[in-house]
Amino acid sequence: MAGNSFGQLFRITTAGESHGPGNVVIIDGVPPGIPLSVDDLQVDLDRRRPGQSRIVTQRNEADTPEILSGVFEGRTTGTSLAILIRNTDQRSRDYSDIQEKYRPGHADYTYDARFGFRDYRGGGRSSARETTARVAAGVVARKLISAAFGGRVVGYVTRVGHVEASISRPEEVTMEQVERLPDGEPNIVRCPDVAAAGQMVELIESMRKQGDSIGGVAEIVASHVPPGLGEPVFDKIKADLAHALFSLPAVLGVEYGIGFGCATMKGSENNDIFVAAAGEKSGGRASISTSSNRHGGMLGGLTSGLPIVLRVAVKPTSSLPQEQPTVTRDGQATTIRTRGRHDPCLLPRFIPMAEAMVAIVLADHWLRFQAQCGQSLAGQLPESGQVPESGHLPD
Ligand code: EPS
Repeated sequence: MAGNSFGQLFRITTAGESHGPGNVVIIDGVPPGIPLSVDDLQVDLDRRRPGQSRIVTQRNEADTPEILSGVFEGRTTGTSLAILIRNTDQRSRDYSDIQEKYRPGHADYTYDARFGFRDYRGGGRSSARETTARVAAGVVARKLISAAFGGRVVGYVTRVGHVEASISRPEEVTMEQVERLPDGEPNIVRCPDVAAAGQMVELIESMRKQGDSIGGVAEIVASHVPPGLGEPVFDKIKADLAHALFSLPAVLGVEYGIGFGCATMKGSENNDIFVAAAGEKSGGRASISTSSNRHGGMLGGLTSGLPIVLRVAVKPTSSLPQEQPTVTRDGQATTIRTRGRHDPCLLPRFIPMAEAMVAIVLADHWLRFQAQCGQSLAGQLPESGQVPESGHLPD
């Protein structure tokens, strides 16, 4: 029940609403000894923050995190880690209409259908404001996967409306390209194709002027992920990533690798061919790669060692400053115009949210792999399978 927690061994629980006192995350399962400061958390919180540029919501939150527990002398203690991000710029009067009317495309009607009563201010629990908590947790997950296996997660915008970026090698896109244009100015739309980025900004600005909004696509790439993370059946890493990404607001589609493109391919065209990779053997096994990555870095529910490449379709913001027909709670026809401060396109701020969720899934599956196979000596035992006489297993 409740659905406020996610993950098994790296487990996050969030609480908070858009116009309440703040949002909080409790993270369980963080290994002890990871250096962690408020400044570390602030980097990604700033990338997600409202009011960061002219093409996002103008609600102005500093999103300064407070670490309530789980860190001592600058390092995680291994006990539950709690982080609070306070709300300071609520303007709840903007939402008085929403109390009685349903915003088309938003969660008002379904929350009423489920609970019969809701915190309507700023979207309450359904607001993207809740993602502050996840982004803070994502920083911790990033640190864990980076220390454990050099894991790195970078996301960027590939489409806004009809404007599509051209990205030939997803695994080579850097955080620097996502965040800065070649002239050093901030890349406010987070698209590494500079020409497309300019057109995207123009389109988003024209949507804002028209009182409308626009959807788009984000691509997220996780690299240096070792093979074998994930579980064979219900907790396939694809399933957990989809769970993580669909739990973000406004997500209507997730695809991996070639995605829906596989529908028109023959098996002989689609199969990625295994090749021996350069590099040392690991655990007695040869290093194996594939000559292409249509599978998006996951086979049989487990990571293949190739970069995980996925795309997420994000719908246009449903809260609109233009008048639209709707109904009241008691079914009377009426009209509505949302007065809150909204993003004309969710994509620029969606990137750190999606990166955080991917990092959280990888951190969770790394700990699960370690729990089951960390001491596994498959491939390291003597050929007979006998434990050496000393009784000690090889290091
Ligand atoms: C949101 C509605 C707006 C956005 C908010 C998400 O809230 P308000 O009307 O109170 O400004 O600004 O985004 C954030 C504040 C944030 O931090 O992400 C919604 O309905 O989802």
